[in-house]
Amino acid sequence: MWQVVQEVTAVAEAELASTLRATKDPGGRKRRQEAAARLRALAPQWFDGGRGASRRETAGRSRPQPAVWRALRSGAVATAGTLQPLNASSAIVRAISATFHDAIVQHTAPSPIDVALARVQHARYVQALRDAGLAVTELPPLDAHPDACFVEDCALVAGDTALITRSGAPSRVGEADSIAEALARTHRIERTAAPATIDGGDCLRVGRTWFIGRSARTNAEGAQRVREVFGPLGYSVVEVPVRGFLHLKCVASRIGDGAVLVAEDSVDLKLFGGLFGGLEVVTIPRAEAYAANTVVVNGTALVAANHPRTRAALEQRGLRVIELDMSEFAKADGSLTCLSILLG
Ligand code: CIR
Repeated sequence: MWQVVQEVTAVAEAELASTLRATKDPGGRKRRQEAAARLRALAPQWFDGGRGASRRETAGRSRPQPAVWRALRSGAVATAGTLQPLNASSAIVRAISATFHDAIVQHTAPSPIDVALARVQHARYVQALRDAGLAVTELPPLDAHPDACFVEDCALVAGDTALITRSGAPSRVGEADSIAEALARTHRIERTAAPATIDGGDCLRVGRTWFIGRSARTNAEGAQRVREVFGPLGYSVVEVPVRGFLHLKCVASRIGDGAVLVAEDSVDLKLFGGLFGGLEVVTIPRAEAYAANTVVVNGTALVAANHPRTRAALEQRGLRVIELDMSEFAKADGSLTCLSILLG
């Protein structure tokens, strides 16, 4: 039953958001029938179960297997997904550069970046990491690099290995050395050489898979470098085309060991393992896309403020949510995960 619930959840949330709405609405027989029809097309193996839905519900079509039907009826699909925890013990962050107002921006924001406010927001972010149980190391600012607070872009970490990246943004290439120095105390360091470019914001690790956004910042050689370093350690690499936004993690982040949060209509969800690939894919409305980037660690989710649907989806999965005002980072195309590297 549990396996079925997880599979139904993956399908419903990746492809059948309306299935969820239908199953939560006890009076919604017609909508439930429509959702079941789509589910039947996607997963015929779950049907022809003999018992399950009433004749009126199935209207002459094959019936869902009893366990599938119970999962749909009970609303378990809406509340399943007890997430496998993502634990860490420490984090690296970097103080805001005095030059942060010159950070790279894709689109000019309605108002300039307020560096003082960014510092206040950053301090709250650091405090939230501490509240989540992490020991935080704060590196000194790099004023020659306005974007240097976005430390995530500088390194990919898995186990005791850290791959130091080479940013696809020329002004950011010099940020990585001091991150390498900090990580070298605890990790085996690998490097990235030209022509490869990688931004950590494109690199989403879920379990033993690295999803690598192929964006303007991360090229084919960069993805290949991730394969070279992490392949022998048992990780596979899936490349994800990124169009219309900066990094893959602008629209997707990890919320459990086998679960991702993804903004609707942003990337091809099938790349996250196909319908039954084992990953739970939780979609949030496009209007809340900014909140798809969330830091989940030790049972706590740091979420951009004022995204109620995202907050609810995470709370429903048992996470404690801390909302943070990210206005100044958003102006610089940054969000929650960008500001830290989580370790151990
Ligand atoms: C940049 O364009 O590189 C910065 N302004 C934003 C980087 C955000 N980093 C991230 O999403 N990992």
